[in-house]
Amino acid sequence: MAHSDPLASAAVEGRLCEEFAMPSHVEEVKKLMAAFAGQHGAAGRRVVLITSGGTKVPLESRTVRFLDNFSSGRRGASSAEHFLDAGYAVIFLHRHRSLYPYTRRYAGVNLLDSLSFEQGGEGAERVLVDQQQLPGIAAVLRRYQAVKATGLLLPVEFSTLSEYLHLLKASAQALSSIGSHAMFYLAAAVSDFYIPASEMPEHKIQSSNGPLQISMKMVPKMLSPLVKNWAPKAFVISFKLETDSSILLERARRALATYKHQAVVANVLDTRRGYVAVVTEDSRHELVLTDEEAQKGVEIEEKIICNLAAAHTQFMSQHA
Ligand code: 9Z3
Repeated sequence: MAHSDPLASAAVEGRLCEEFAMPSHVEEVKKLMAAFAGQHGAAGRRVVLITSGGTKVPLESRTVRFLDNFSSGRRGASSAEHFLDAGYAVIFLHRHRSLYPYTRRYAGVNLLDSLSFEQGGEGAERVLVDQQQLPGIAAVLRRYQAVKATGLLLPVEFSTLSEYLHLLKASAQALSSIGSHAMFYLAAAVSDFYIPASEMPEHKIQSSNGPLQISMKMVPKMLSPLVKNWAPKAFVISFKLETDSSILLERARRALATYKHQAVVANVLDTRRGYVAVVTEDSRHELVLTDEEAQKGVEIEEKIICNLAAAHTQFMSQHA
């Protein structure tokens, strides 16, 4: 009766194949990820797969309208930088146009306002950067170029929910060769609900038909086959988001008990930049960013990665 249990990993895998068409580029990206993991794994480096950003779910197949969520991708992009600083190679599985490591710092800046012309010799023109408009740009550029030169960051984009789900599976399979050296850091805010292609209207929903009622199906819980089948030796971290802080820890513990992975990073929407709890089977670490730290530009992701990298070290020593 595998299909009656929505969490059973075989049922989840079956639904992924049947209900979500596999995008054509997934096999190619899987090879890239496997080569990346193989290369860094052989060098003794750990590899983290970060998921980042929200998802949008279409209401019509010729999509005019969709359901989206709040996630900016800042947690994922900032975490990628801190994992790189901690010596990890990073696969950054992110939503198209969500925040990106390094460039995220200038996301709200009008680039053209920070540039000007300088006349060079013989009529040549050079473009100059006003560093006051782009605070810290020289240090950020240096770090970005170093990361690029060492090939430690592999960006992979998704746009649709289907792409996200298939790329997550592909990444898990690609990283399985490096066993406990792999970490999954699932910070993306993935929709829990969607409309299957077979139930979706083709054309724009007409307002002349009156108020809209939609019925959505549950998105299969990928954590289940990921932990059990695709990357059973990896160190797996999921995120739990709530708006009601009173239920946060109970929900985090429930997720751990259900999926039996290594840790849940629990956060509340309004306070997510200043407080998280890292919950494991037998521990709870509350990580807090003080006002003073925030003023100095410290980010809570630095504390999260410090905590998880240490836990990963311990995990690897127990699962060598
Ligand atoms: C998170 O909880 C992330 O920390 C945020 C980061 C999405 C809040 P931003 O991108 O925000 O920096 O703006 N991610 C997971 C959210 C989530 O949907 N988790 C599911 C749940 O809570 C489980 S997979 O049920």
